[in-house]
Amino acid sequence: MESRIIMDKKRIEKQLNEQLNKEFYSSYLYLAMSAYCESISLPGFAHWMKTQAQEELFHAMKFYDYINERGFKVDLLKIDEPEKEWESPLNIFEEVLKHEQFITDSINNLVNIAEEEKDHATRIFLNWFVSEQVEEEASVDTILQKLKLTGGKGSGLFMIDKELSTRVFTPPATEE
Ligand code: OFO
Repeated sequence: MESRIIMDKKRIEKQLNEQLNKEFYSSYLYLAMSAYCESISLPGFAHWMKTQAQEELFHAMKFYDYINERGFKVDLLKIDEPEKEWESPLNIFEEVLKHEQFITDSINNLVNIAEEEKDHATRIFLNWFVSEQVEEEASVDTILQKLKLTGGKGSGLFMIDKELSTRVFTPPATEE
């Protein structure tokens, strides 16, 4: 159902499609990290990244469904090619945190635009992502701190690898 007081529907549609692309790129990036972790024999890290890639696909599909539900047009933009190699496991998690901070900024910007355009439905839809980003940044930062404490190598690294192998993908609750 479309509200008639939205000021610039095209602007909202464009921003939602750009965010959809960023979520797909996130999935691609984490899958590239997973492949890299496989190649350096860190199966737990690889598993964690693959699970993260699945979660990002879930985020992308939430945007996809919402764009359709609102009667906007889905525009599947080109997905950039991610990096293929990183300096170390610690460096990978530094990059994950940086990427999640970038996504947080992007979501917050989208919230600002929804407010400017008086699109209350989009504003409410985005609440879930605002909370999700707090959790994402916190969980990544916890792993990053552990990696820093252990120096990111030796037996500490293998203990973290074991811990990361236990991550299970459960589609996050979608209620507000
Ligand atoms: Fe990692 O939260 Fe979506 O992108």
